[in-house]
Amino acid sequence: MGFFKAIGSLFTKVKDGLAKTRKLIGSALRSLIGAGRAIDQAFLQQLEDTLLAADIGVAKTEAILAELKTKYKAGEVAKGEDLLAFLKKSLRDELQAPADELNWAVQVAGQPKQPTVVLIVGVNGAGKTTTVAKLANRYKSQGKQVVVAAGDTYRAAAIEQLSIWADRAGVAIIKTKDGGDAAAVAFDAVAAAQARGADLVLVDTAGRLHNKEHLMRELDKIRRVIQKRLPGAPHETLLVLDATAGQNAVQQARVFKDATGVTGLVVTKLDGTAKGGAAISIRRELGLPVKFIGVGESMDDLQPFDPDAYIEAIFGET
Ligand SMILES: Nc1nc2c(ncn2[C@@H]2O[C@H](COP(=O)(O)OP(=O)(O)OP(=O)(O)O)[C@@H](O)[C@H]2O)c(=O)[nH]1
Ligand SMILES: [Mg+2]
Repeated sequence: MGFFKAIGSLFTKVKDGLAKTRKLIGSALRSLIGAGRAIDQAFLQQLEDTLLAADIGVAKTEAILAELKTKYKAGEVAKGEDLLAFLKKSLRDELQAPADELNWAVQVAGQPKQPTVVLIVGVNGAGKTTTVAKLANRYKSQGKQVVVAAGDTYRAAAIEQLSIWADRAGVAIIKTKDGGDAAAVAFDAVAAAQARGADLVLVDTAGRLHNKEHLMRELDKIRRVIQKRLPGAPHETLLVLDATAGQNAVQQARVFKDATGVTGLVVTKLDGTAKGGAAISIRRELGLPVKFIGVGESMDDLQPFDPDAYIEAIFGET
């Protein structure tokens, strides 16, 4: 695939993935900014409803409305296009492009190569296993050697599900029998990656409710056991959030961040929701960067988070 084609399809995927959010915001905005409407109380109410429905979050929505009133009085926002530009800029300012896709392990000259270890956590059904498969596929196709660890030893068929994905992506999988020890699987996977000189270990984990303390403690144990094998690991702990959970996702992120040292987010299922604004509220409230977004169910439906593409996809024309 040529360079421009690759860039083009990347943007198309993000754009397609956010179609529902764009439809919600776009159609509401068009009715708002049409025919030289004044920015009055009814206008502001309609704008507020739209932003909340897209899950931009209460705090950010209030800040936008307050700033808009000031700018309107000052004559800085008068026409529809001004409003659009103002909204785009205001939301873009909340987001930051991650410096690196992943925090790769630092290699020491003269020492054996060490793998980068990424722990994938989240509530049931958020999209963890699919994300492991997508990340495996992404880095494998960039020429990296990847090992996945089937750390969900609770749910029947979870190991089988990841095995199928690993086969499809052509990466190695370390697994145990159902009911085995997740921490031991993670440990073995890191050891195997070290032995093979692999670049990346992706550790899938069982879904857990964020208010179940013993399950959260188990994640901590997995981390400690990984550290025993490789100090400094895991290099990333990515919390997978289902975008359709909206404001619930913010609460999940808060608890996981406190309990497990989450370093970044993967927001999945953006293709299935008009709540595409959740990425903005989480960034604002927790300061956690969105590293990747999931925009579909197949292996190449994962994109590094690009704030500009994201904003364009939300406010675009069609
Ligand atoms: N449309 C869409 N579906 C997704 C996306 N990511 C995951 N899914 C679907 O969501 C469902 C759950 O995904 P899994 O990866 O099994 O979720 P999980 O977090 O591993 O679930 P548990 O292991 O049961 O906790 C599957 O049907 C996936 O195909 C996405 O970005 N878009
Ligand atoms: Mg799973």
